Amino acid sequence: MNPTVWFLTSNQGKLAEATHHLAAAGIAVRALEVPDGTIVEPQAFDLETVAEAKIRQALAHLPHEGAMVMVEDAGLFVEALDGFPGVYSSYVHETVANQGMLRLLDHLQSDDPVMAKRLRAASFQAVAAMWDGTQILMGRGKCKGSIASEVQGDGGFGYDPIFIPADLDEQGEPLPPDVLGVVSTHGKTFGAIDVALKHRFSHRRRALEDLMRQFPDGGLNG
Ligand code: ITT
Repeated sequence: MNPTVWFLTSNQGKLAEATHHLAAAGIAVRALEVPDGTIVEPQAFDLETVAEAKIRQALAHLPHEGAMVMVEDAGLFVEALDGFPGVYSSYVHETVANQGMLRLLDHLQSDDPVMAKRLRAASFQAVAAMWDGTQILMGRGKCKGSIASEVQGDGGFGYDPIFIPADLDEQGEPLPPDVLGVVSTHGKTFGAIDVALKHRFSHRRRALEDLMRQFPDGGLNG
């Protein structure tokens, strides 16, 4: 039987993506349901601290003894804003949303598309934390890119419609804005491409792959 990981998240988009990524490793993902207001997200300066605090709280809600539980915390980090909204990404999205983020960056425009991408450089970052039955393991992932000048596409979730990922080289590494890579959205945002293409770039996929590498045999035993 495939191993099951219980994922604590209120975000259906994250759940769908994690289910897709871990299926490739033969791992089933199920949503860990807890009563509203049970998990308190701490005010912290980094994603690791938030993820660890959430997983420690999740341990009180294990569906059965020995269950593996995962949380994953992500954020959008804009270079010109010294990494803001970062750990405050949820709050900023709930309050000013994508249009508000674009307004914050209004002054960073250029007619030259390469310069525009440089000025509006940003990254998605994710930390996936898993309780494997005895300890907490952590994986990290990053996706470099830039903030679009307008909302583009209505797919994905969260900041997807304003984030353009950097092209990737043959090794899957991000390239500078003026270099065309073998994997490219050709200037489209995550909100304007299909989810299979997003996965090629995804901070979430990278964090989950990094997490899987933390297991001594490179995967989970059933
Ligand atoms: P949980 O904490 O319940 O898992 P959340 O939506 O609060 O769900 P995060 O704290 O990880 O998730 O995400 C912070 C914000 O960043 C939130 O507004 C997300 O929608 C957004 N976000 C995270 N990953 C994203 C992605 O891959 N694409 C677009 N936006 C993303």
